[in-house]
Amino acid sequence: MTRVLTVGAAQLGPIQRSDTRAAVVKRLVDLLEQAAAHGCNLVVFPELALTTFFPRWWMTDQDEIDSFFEREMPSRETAPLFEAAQRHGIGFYLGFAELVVEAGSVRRFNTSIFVDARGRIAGRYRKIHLPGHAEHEPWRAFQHLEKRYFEVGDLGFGVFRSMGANMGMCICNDRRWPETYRVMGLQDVEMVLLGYNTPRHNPPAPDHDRLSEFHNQLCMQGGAYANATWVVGVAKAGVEEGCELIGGSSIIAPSGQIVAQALTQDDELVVARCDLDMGLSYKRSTFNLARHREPEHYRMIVERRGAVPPKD
Ligand code: ING
Repeated sequence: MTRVLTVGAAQLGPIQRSDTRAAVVKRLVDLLEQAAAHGCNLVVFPELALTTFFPRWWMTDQDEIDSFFEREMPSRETAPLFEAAQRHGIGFYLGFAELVVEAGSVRRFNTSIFVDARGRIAGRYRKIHLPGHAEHEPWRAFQHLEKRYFEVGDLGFGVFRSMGANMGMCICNDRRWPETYRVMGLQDVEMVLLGYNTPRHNPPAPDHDRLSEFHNQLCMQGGAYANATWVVGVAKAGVEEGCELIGGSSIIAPSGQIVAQALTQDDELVVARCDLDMGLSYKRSTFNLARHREPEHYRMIVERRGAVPPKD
C-alpha cells in the first residue's frame, strides 16, 4: 500500500513590524483552508511565522525583544490556527520565537513544532545553526542578531513518527549544513520540514546575493538526494521593513528533483503529492548508509570545529 502525503508548502509574504499576530494568524488560517480545499494532509509554514524577522534590528530593551516571542503555544492568538487544523484533520509545521522558563531560568529559542492532525504537538525543534552575529555591527545595511537573541537549540535533530512517516525538522540556516540532513538520515528520515527567512543581501558577502535562489535550492536538493528524503522548504518572502527576503519555497523529492516551487514573493500555497516510499530505491542502493558509509574515516567531522590547513 503506497504511503502518499499531500503536502502544502504555505509560503508567507512579508510581515511588517506593525502587523498584529491576529492578522498574521488569519493569513495562516486562509492558507490552511486553501490546503484543505486541495486535500492536503499537512501544511508547512515558515520560520518565525508569527512576526517580522526581528533579528534584523539591534535592540537592548529585553521587554521589546521579548515582545516578539511566544510564551505559550497554542496561545489565545494562535488558537484559531490549531482549531482550523484540527477541524480539517491537517497537521502543520510552525516556526516561532519560543520563550520558556526551564529550571528557573528564561530560555529563548528559534523554534518549530509539528502539530498532528489531532492537534497534538508531535515534534519540537530548536534551531542549532544560528547565523549572523551577537554584537551591534552598524556597518551592515541591517543586523542579523540570531546569535544574540536565541540560544543554540538543545533538542538535537530528532526524527519522529507522525502521519505514517518518519518526520524531521530543521530551520533556515540549518538547511545549508549537510550534517543537518545526515543526522536525520541516520534516523531513517523520510520527510524533512523546514521554514526559512533568507535576506537576499548578505552584508559580509554581497557578491553572493545574485546566487541566493541558486544556493537555496542547491542545499535543499543536495540534502534531499544524499539522504533519500523529501525536503519541504518554506519561505517568509518579500520586502519586510525595507529588507528583501527571498521566496522560492520548494517541495523536493528524494531524487533531488524540485516537484513544485512558489512563483511569487507573497502568501502562496504550493501543493504536491509526496510518495513516502520514493526514497526506498535510494536507501537500498546508492545511499544504503549501513552498507556504504565508513564512519571510521569521518571522525574529523565530529572532533574538529573549524578547518585546519595542511602544513607546507
Ligand atoms: N537566514 C539566512 C539563511 O541561512 C543567511 C542567513 C543569509 C545565510 C544569506 C547565508 C546567506 O538562510 C536565517 N534566518 O538563517
